Amino acid sequence: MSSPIISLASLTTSPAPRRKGGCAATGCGSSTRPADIDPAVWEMIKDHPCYSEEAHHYFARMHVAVAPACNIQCNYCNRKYDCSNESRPGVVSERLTPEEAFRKVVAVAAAVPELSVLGIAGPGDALANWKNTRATFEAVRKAIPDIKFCLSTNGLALPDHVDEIADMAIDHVTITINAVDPEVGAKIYPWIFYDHKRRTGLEAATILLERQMRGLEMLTARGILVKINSVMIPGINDDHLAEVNRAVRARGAFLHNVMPLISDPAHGTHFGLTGQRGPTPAELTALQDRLDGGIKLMRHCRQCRADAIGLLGEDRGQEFTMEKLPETVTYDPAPRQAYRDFVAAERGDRGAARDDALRSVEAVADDVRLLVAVATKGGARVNEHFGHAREFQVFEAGPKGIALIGHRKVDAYCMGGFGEDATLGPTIAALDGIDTVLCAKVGDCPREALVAAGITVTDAYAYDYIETAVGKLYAERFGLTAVFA
Ligand code: CLF
Ligand code: SF4
Repeated sequence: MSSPIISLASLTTSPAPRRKGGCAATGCGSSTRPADIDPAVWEMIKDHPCYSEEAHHYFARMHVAVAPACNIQCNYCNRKYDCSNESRPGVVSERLTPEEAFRKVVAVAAAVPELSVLGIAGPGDALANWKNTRATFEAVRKAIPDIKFCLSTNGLALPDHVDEIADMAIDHVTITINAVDPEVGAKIYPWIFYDHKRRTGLEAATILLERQMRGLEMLTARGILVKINSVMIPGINDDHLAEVNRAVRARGAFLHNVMPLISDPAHGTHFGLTGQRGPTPAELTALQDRLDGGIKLMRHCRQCRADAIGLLGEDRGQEFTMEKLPETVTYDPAPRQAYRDFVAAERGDRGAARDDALRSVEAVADDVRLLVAVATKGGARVNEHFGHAREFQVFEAGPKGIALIGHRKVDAYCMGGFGEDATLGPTIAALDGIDTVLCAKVGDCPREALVAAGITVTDAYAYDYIETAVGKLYAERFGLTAVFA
């Protein structure tokens, strides 16, 4: 398998201009470190696509499905499907042995220079399959020492493994915590298997929640960054998640990711079969807005599969099935290092451009906000054709700044070179509430359909940085002079 270095040309049409002077000109990328994040923490998250929204424009994760078993039952899970902790329901293509997983990781690292993180996130629980999880990480560490390790767990077995997790330099752990009150937890977890016994009801929830909190405290005491995932279940824990947010913040969690319940009856889960609904996008956003101001929120999660590969908005898993892997792969670290160097320079340049964009929107005196959907294939640029987009990243611009607040998934309009009109209706519905769509190119037919639905679409900012494009659009819309060098 070849090892292509991703080129700037794949993200832009022309080389990005380099700014002169200051840190940005050195390409160290430190200008992109948020002021409220400690430099040591920034070093841990700056290449992690889940722990840093900024990094998700550049870096990829891969999951290996070496953890099939689980030690609890969640009412939103059917064992035939991926773990809902970290994946949307859908069968994992292949369950892997640690040896197979190792082969796959080396092959992906050789072919995808954006790869920075190896995660184990199901399809069951990473710690309920500790032997597999450990063997996989140990093998990969020897071959690719710079890759970050990440695991996801329901937390039941966590206190038993924290020392080994720390010894193995696994410095990113996700715990799914849906409740801190056992009365609420008992409505989500019908049973756990603990200390050689199946336990149910309040007893099960009490043990699980206590072990989740203890595991969280033990991890943060060792300097491991912990992300909390919570599944928002309307009528069961939606009003309770503010309390969860406070409890995990008090114990040193780094990030809180509130994800919507997925409860399709076709998945055969308890919630799916009993008619428990998931939240609407508006309900999820409203809850996230209410939680803002507590622990930092993750708003760019894609609820990816337990065998996902690629940038968060894409899944290249089917390119790397076991049957497609070569028997032997020679791993060369140079392309990944070259890509990181490229990103460091690009980030410095983008940081300066973003400062200009923020000055533009902050110049608006009134609290006028604009929701903008962006077609991007990475690199934090407007660089995807409307017809190729399978998702749009949603940015909110207002006097307080420009922020990514979510994404909208769609079916690609352009299939094999032709527009598929049947996708336009659902795409327009998915873009509900959006003022303007930014993309690299758009045809007359979708443009007219969007305009008829009250949505502007433009390719006038093609290949700009996203914040630059959104800042210009905002300034122009409200009759201001953009502050762009
Ligand atoms: Fe994987 Fe999870 Fe690590 Fe990321 S995913 S184990 S922290 S490397 Fe990321 Fe996927 Fe959301 Fe998870 S987008 S589901 S938060
Ligand atoms: Fe399913 Fe994950 Fe819950 Fe286990 S922890 S029951 S695999 S969602």
